[in-house]
Amino acid sequence: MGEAKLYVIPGSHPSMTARLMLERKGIPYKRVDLIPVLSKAILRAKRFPGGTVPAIKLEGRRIQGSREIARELDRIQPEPALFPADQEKRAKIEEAEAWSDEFQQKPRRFSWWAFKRDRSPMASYSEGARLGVPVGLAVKTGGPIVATAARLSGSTDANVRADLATLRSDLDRLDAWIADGVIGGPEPNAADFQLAPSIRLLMSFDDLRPFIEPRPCGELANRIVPDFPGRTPPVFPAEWIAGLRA
Ligand SMILES: N[C@@H](CCC(=O)N[C@@H](CS)C(=O)NCC(=O)O)C(=O)O
Repeated sequence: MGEAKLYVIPGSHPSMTARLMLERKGIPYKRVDLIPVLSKAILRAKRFPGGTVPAIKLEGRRIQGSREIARELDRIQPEPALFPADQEKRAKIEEAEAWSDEFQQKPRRFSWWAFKRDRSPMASYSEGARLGVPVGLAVKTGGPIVATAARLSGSTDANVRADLATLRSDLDRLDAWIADGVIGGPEPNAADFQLAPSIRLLMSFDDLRPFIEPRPCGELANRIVPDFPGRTPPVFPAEWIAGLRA
């Protein structure tokens, strides 16, 4: 069948979800780093049905999407399980996982919004990546890619401002799931792996880290994802993050 091949974008949080789940299962894989936006054409050429990462070729099958990959990994190798056998517990984890898949869009929008203003922090998110071109060059010539990605992800001022305004209640929800034992248990589940990289990407913003890191969800993210690349210096207008401070 050959080794599994995982297609990712450097700094992509759902790509990190897939990497962590493969590592948890102990399934060896080869990682292929793609440049955002250009990734769509590469994935098409590799005969994947959609245009997003993570995408994996596993035992001759092509699977795309971090949630689909979680289920396929449990199917081909049940232990250690990403979902519990108990149906009631599983339903709660699936609910948290589905919510987190939507929540992914916030850090994605924040990143492209920030890179639209200043591309220089982008290089830090590509630490350790093999893009086929020097990272510095990719960033220098990356204006059109950033513009397209920002448009595709809806990184408008209005959206980013609204996303920031509700971030505090999102974090409260995550901490409540931890208190209820849905996530943050001794054996990480699919929702832990779905959520933690999004929290780490949020924490890569100097503006946001102080409001997240001391919380239970910040602790969980650092534990599940000890290494997540990238750092974005202060970028949001003070009034947009006033709700986090309150
Ligand atoms: N919710 C999906 C979405 C994945 C997604 O949107 N990935 C982004 C990177 S974080 C992507 O591939 N974007 C396409 C692009 O940048 O061209 C998942 O978890 O797999």
